[in-house]
Amino acid sequence: MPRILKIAAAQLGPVHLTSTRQDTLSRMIKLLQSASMLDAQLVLFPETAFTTFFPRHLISDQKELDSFFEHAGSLPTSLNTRPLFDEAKRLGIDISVGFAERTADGKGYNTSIYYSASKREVIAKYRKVHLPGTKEPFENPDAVNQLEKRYFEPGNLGFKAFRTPGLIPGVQKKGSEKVEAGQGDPVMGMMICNDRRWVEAWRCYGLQGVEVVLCGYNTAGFAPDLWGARRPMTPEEAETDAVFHHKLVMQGNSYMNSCFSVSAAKAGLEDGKYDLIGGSCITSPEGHVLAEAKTKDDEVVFAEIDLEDCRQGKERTFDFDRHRRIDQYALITLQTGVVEPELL
Ligand code: CDV
Repeated sequence: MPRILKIAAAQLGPVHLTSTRQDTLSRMIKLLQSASMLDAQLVLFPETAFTTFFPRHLISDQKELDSFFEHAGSLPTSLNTRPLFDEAKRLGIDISVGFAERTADGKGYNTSIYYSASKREVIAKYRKVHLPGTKEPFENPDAVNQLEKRYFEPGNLGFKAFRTPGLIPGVQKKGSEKVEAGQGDPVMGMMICNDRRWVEAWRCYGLQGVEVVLCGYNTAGFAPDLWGARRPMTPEEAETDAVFHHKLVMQGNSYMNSCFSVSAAKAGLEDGKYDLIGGSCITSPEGHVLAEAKTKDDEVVFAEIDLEDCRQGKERTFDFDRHRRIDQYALITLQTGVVEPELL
């Protein structure tokens, strides 16, 4: 039975240190309205969508640092964020959005939530597990820093897939007479930026039958101190590579877990000098790019998908139940770093 879903990535162009919260919020609302014109049912916004990507800056003033954070519980009510949720409710569109989370006990997480318009509440929360970069700034004063290990704790909520109600009529529910895989409400999972490069994250979702993975990101286009460079690269070459790697992991992992994926970038030149890649896209369970951003500005990337397309991979090549060999995979959870075989 077809299970059709209209989904969109709301790519944001640059958000500067000087951009006001109100201005960024208005841009996000405009993107949501554009997605609504396309009849989108679900819109994904980027990582730390409401502000500039502040982890590139060394911020020692606690008040200034706190200004980039929100408390998760108050997202739909806080003045900084509420208008987006109100608009999502008005338009009847689900949203997933990334933000810097401050907990009641003062901890920081790089978080995203899923807001269900039909339920009128946040139904899922994810905290970024793989925090890239360093705790201390690079020695090179011109380096682009990525101080996520300084400002955030590693996510502690795991990779928990969830179902999204109210998007597809007539699906099987708990207690339905005949319950089959792939016939219920959509199964979704959230990741944030660097997580998309880790097969373990995808597999955890794959093992829960995920049908759509949502991933917002801020990915530097040219950051040799961060990425490393075996050979000198121009900023253009480095950015081409970064976009290639982004799409590679979205396409490859969608294929290997027989799911769709939606990725939404914060893109363009922030503060006139920090380049972020674009490349927001929607990929299919066969690994194809169905739609992608053409700019590095505010842009909606939209596709109508049929979740039934996940069944081919899930029931044949990647039927985990029939083909996985967990007795051979122990190293994956026994060991973190690399241990090479003994030298000959
Ligand atoms: N925000 C991120 O997690 N960015 C990382 C870094 C390494 C650029 C990324 O993987 O895209």
